[in-house]
Amino acid sequence: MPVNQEQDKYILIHPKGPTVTILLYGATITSWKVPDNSGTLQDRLFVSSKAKLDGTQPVRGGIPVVFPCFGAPVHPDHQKLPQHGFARKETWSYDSTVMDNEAGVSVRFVLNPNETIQAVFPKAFRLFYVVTLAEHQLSTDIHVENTSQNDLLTFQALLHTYIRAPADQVIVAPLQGLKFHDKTDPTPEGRATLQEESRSAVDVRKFTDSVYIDGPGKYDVSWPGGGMEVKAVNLKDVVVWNPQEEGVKIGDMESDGWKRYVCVEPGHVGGFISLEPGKTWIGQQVLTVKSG
Ligand code: TA6
Repeated sequence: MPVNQEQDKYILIHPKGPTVTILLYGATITSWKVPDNSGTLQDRLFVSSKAKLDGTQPVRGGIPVVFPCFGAPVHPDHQKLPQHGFARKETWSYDSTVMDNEAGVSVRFVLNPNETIQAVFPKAFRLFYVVTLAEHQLSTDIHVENTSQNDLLTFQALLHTYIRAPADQVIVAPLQGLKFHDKTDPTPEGRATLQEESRSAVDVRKFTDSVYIDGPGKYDVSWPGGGMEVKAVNLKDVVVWNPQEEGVKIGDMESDGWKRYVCVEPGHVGGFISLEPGKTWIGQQVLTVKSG
């Protein structure tokens, strides 16, 4: 069966060999394996060997789901929330198998508000997360439903993708000309300032934490011998992050782990979405292996 359930995770298997593993904890994708040019299955995502996979803390790697706030909460509705919100820290449920054929496998997960969530985010909502595995592609769609009769639902959303890549050789484009916040700036004023990206090819050879606003929605992440396309639908912004040596301060980061990934994170994080009662918002990421 191309959809295998183990206790706390689902493993999707494509008829041509690729696989994807999704933990019910956080609906976190912890592995996406695609054959390389020699036909050997290679994991295209980075997960730190020190990552907790037992639900005790968000996974350091893979594709964490960030909702309803990105970074430290700033909106009044989010004041009781942890960094990056609760979606990546809650246990989701399997909802349904959406597709299961030669073209690929697609499974939907659901997160309904529980008491823990309601205590910090007393809002009426439901989240669905659809993971679709094709031969060379992995797509992840987050659906946010405002199930309230009267209240707006205000949120941010982002897919915090850790792409396995040689950090000292990878480049991300096209970002030139975009406005961005540099979160490595030591001052709040500096971090709040919108700068303009002057580079045609962005590297992460130094500590990088850039929040680009209103991106083109398609990003080429490339390195010698490899590459990945990141496509974003209805996720207008994109974050590029690599801590470099700052990574030594991250408790669940494997030794030198920062050398082995770049985070390219499509999201809606510049400002907030205010969803009308009864409406649904969908944001999608599509990852395509380009080579290697
Ligand atoms: O997306 C980049 C970022 O916001 C960085 O500032 C860094 O904090 C990273 O997320 C990881 O955050 P985490 O809460 O998973 O340690």
